Amino acid sequence: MIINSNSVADHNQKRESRHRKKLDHLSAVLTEEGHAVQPLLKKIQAFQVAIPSWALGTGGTRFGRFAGGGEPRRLEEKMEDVGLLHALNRSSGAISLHIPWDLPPDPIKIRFLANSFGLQFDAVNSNTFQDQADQELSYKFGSLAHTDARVRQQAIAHHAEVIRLGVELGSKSLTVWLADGSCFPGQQHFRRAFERTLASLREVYGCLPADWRMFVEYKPYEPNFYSTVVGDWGSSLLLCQKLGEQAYSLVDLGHHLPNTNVEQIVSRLMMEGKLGGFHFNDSKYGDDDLTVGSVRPYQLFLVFNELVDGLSPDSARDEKAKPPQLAWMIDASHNVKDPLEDLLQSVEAIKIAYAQALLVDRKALEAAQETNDAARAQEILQHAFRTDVRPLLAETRLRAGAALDPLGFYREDRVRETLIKERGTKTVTTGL
Ligand SMILES: [Mn+2]
Repeated sequence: MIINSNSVADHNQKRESRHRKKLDHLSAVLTEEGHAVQPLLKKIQAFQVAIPSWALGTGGTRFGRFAGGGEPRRLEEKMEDVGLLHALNRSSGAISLHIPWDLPPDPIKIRFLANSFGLQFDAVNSNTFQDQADQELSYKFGSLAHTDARVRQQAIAHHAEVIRLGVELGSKSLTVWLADGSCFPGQQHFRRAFERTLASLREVYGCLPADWRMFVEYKPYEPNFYSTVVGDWGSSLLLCQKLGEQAYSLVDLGHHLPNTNVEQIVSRLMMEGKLGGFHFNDSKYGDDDLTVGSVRPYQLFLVFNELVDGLSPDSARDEKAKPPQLAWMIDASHNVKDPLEDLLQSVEAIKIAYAQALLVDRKALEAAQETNDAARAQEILQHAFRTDVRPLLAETRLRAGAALDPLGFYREDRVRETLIKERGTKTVTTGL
């Protein structure tokens, strides 16, 4: 399905005068506070969030999965869905593939299709957390950390293949998330498991083209419940430091134990020039499944506050601290909402937090920090957080030919109904 640009124009026309009033008011207030509105709009417009191929279908838990209908059946339809999101918000211009769930039958054709939707290929993701039908050895007891060298070799070869496919697609990075770990005390020797992982990752690292980056993602538990080989940012950073300058840590918001100060982790990794990318989601307990910003929007803002601080040119005190372009991606899988509606909400929440973080008065905040004025520091942060920046986001969409209200348009235009008509009610996305 292709979004009709005339319908978008009609949708926008109906809302434009109301939008104008809100934007004029906000622009006047921001200008008075010393912000230049046009550069802000430019930054917000440029901020693109990659959509993972596995978020386009309804996710599930181990108890069940309740598909919504009209979901993409194969890679081409997944790309069509991301193209659809991008047409509605002009902020989702990249897709992240998961191999082997999204094995491109013909990479050249897939690249051409991506081009037609204005999409780039973000990081490619490997999968050694489950066994594939044609696979010789099992990952039941691990992959890159496995005690058996033949299993490790099989997992290394898989990563090399993922990189090869990524090169054909025009991707520039590989994300490695390992399920390796143990469920019971004593099951695994911590040090040997780490050393085997490092040795395996060295071989994968050796397959990287010179202009590629490797992202090492960490997660404290699940599917292993006693220990995870790459369980925290410390282990990830340690691996990346040992691997070399093409290796970076990847922070998935949901991959932390409850109450972890994620924004401080972001600051530490940026300080070392080792933050490579971000997986956005939200959680109530320790999962990574809920819509970004649905439970803790203030935490999301605080994370962006560190990101904006770390990305600003004045914060780079030396060459090492200068962060490369970060990879922004959503990584959530939920079983209640329409996946496309959820993704529209997620992208909006991310960009709201980013825009609010751009409004933080950093000079005033530094002065408050240097004089230990905790109350003033809180006022500064929350003043930015409580600013309704939505008119800025809407304005960037209007200028880019996207919808003033993407979710509203999605419902008015009955997009899901059209997709169900095209694809049927009982569709299952590959990989889910
Ligand atoms: Mn993730």
